[in-house]
Amino acid sequence: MKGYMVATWKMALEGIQEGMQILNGNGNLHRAIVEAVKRVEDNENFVSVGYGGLPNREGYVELDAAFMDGDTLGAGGVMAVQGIKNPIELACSLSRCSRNCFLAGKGAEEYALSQGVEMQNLLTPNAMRRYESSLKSNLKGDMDAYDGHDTVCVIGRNQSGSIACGVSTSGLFLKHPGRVGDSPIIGSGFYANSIIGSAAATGVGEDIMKGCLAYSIVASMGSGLSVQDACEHALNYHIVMLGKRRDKIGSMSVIAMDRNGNIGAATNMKKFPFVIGNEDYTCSVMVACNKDGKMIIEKPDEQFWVGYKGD
Ligand code: SD4
Repeated sequence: MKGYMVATWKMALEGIQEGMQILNGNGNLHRAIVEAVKRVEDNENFVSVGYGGLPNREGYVELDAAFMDGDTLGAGGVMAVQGIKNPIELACSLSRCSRNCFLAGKGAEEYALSQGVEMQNLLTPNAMRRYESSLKSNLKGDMDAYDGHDTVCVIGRNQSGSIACGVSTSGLFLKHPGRVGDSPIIGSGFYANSIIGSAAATGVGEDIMKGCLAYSIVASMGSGLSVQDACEHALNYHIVMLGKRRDKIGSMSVIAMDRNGNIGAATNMKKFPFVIGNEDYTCSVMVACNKDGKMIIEKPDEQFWVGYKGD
């Protein structure tokens, strides 16, 4: 598999189509990634990112986002922020700063206001309903994937070989206010180095963070593994390492791209859909299937989507 963009989950399809149009017109790589992520942030039907995202335990939508430029290694992000319409835009602009690149909570929100960033009430009626019914059913905050969380991660590469990535999420449903997942943590949820490649992760942040998963995939590519082998090696090593120390490991899925545009993916879930912006500028949804520890990447048929509940 080879292409110019790769992204987590089927929800990224329209965004990747838009990003690929930008790249096809020789547009800016960062803009292509930011616009792709914004498509997901702005769509209230995608319940785990941006507008309409999953509320925390006090009923507020609190977001994490980050961006990394693989040419400069500039990275930036915002954590546990409320009311920012497109946190990915702010993360991308922070990645160009040399200090104060990662901002959290109130400080990040004040910075956003000072930069004239668009603010919005992100709690939609549907998100509110979801929150209220969780109170009735007494749900706890330690649920698994599809119980309520997903991150949109987008990796892109232009024709000159520059690579960058962006991620955005509302994190775990009913998380503690101020909780930060892996997504805006450099090396855990995302990493990009144009000389080697880029990787990003989605799943239970507390478990992903225990091994700096994204960095370890890029480091494995750097030491000579193919992008697919690097994804599988890093994820399997991480799972074995965690498995020795705890009974339950949360869901974890990764995507990656090497410097030549080859794409890899791996998961500890049964099925993990992801989107590719192909070499011919078409876009396809693919699925990584974990069959007893063996990774199979295939194109899903119609039947696959019957009963599929995730974004
Ligand atoms: C987090 N990793 O906040 C994110 C959520 C996610 O699939 O990606 N879920 O922990």
